[in-house]
Amino acid sequence: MSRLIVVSNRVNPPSGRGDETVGGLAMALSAALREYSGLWFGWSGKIAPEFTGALNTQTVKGVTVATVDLDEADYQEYYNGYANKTLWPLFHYRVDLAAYDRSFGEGYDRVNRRFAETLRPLIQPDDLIWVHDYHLIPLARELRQAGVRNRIGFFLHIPWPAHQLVVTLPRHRVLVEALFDYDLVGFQTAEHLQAFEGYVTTEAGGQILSQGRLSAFGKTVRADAFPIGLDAEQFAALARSPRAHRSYDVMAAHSVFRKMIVGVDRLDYSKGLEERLIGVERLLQDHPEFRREILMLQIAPPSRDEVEAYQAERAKLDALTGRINGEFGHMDWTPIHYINRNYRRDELAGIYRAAAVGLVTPLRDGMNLVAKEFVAAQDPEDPGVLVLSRFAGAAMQLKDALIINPNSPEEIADALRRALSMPLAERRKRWEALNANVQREDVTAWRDRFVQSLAATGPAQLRRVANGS
Ligand code: ADQ
Repeated sequence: MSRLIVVSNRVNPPSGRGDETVGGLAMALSAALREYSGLWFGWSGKIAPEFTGALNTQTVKGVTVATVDLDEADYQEYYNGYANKTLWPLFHYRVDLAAYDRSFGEGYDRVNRRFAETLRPLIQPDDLIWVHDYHLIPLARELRQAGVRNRIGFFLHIPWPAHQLVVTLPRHRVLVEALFDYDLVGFQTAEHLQAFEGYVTTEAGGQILSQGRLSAFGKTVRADAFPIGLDAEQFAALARSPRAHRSYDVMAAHSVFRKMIVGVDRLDYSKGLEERLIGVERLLQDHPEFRREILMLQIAPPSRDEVEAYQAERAKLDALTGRINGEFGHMDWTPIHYINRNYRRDELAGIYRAAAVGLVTPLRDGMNLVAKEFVAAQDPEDPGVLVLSRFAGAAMQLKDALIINPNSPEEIADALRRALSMPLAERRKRWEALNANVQREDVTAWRDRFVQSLAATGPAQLRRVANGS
């Protein structure tokens, strides 16, 4: 009987019912782990004086979680270094911010080797192994070298960039070759898949075979697009919960006689926050009739604040909100309400529901779940309008949003004007189409399709514990 092993950099299963701090992805993976048995392996988030490989194992609500501590050099070189200063900016088309330091690459390989060595004894012959995200691209290679023959799948949560960008990475071939040690590689969108195929055919001299298989480096791998979804039904239910009602009421009272525009993002340069605020400024400049009529609520909790580029981004946003509020504000109105804190998911759901417009303008984004959360949280009788960047993976599915180029303040301002004036009938029609997609292509559908595709790459069939077959 096959079990499922999930490996990700951080491991965060829900602590129990009513845990509103954990996102839909963690919920869906935990549900899969309960259903298929197995375990979730990754970094504990702790730093030890030296790496020992000692496993901390516990069972949280039926999910076995096994974590290891890393040492300070691992943290600096692998996590802050190669993952967050090299791969993240490069894969989000920010070559200007990508740092190439030899120690980062060494730390990255070392931590992947350490993960493989620690995980190896826990693996049983039939287990399916599902590895998540850019932190762990070489993990299958390290597991293969340690003799693991199980089916191993990889899912990339962030974009795969055009091959002209990939080649700016020193030792890019080694990184791409490592993906060929998986049985299945999943991307968020067909566009990311095509970019990967572009690298394989033009740089690696590989070939596209039938049934989604690619060959290069003397190996073959199956690659496909698996757009991630939301725990959509639960999220819609959260939007009707007492806490959501409370945050809805607070926001409605705060924006009385005004329309609220909402943005919710980790504070990250890929999310297009500056460009978004400049778009709002353009609306206020060019369309004075909207002054005092709108309120932009931007929620942006800081992340990765040890990395200089994130500190610089935060400083720019502080200055920009100050400038716009200073220029357009009145004693009883400030156009931009800018907050650096986290909210519970039910509170967020209420905030989305209170907004007339969801403004989601990343410059690059693998998917962007905020766009889907905004849709799921709306009141079907009086839904808000989603304005969405064409560079978010979500734009491939959410075609009934107002799709914009986030680099253009004019396009943002025009879309806001259109959204704020949109008649109810059009809002409902667009929302119904968006919501049908968000509900249908949810996180469970995504997870099951990936796990089944991975199981289908080999002979053994994954059998569910739940139905005892
Ligand atoms: P992220 O870049 O983190 O994820 P996103 O998909 O938007 O981006 O998810 C962010 C999550 O954090 C959402 O669930 C959102 O509600 C939550 N969040 C943001 N601000 C919050 C706040 N102030 N309080 C509470 N919660 C907050 C990466 C990729 C994405 C991809 C996901 C999943 O970069 O492109 O969609 O993984 O694959």
